[in-house]
Amino acid sequence: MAGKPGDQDQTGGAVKERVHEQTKEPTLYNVVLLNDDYTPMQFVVDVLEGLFQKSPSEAYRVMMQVHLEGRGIAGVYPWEVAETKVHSLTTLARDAGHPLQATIEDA
Ligand code: TYC
Repeated sequence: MAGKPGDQDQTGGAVKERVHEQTKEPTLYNVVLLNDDYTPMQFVVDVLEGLFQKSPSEAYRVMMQVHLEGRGIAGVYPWEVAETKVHSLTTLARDAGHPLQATIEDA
């Protein structure tokens, strides 16, 4: 029955919680891929597909944008996800001997 303290919020009436729903969208950040003269195009495409979940055609498009314009957005994520993506990308690139770099910017 409604009316008894605690009936709606499941706290037994001790503390009134979440009377108003609170939702907060996470702030989003761009992971920006940077061009260099040495990382093979296919490696960049593979990273965009494997780490940033791009389709083969979208991965090729982003890679060519970075190659021609100097930079391009690999993905948009909450801060900690963006940091992890950059860390994984850097580890993959260095392990393969490539200088590929990415940065994080406000979306
Ligand atoms: N410019 C590189 C080449 O000619 C290809 C490349 C594309 C490198 C995108 C980095 O983020 C990059 N092999």
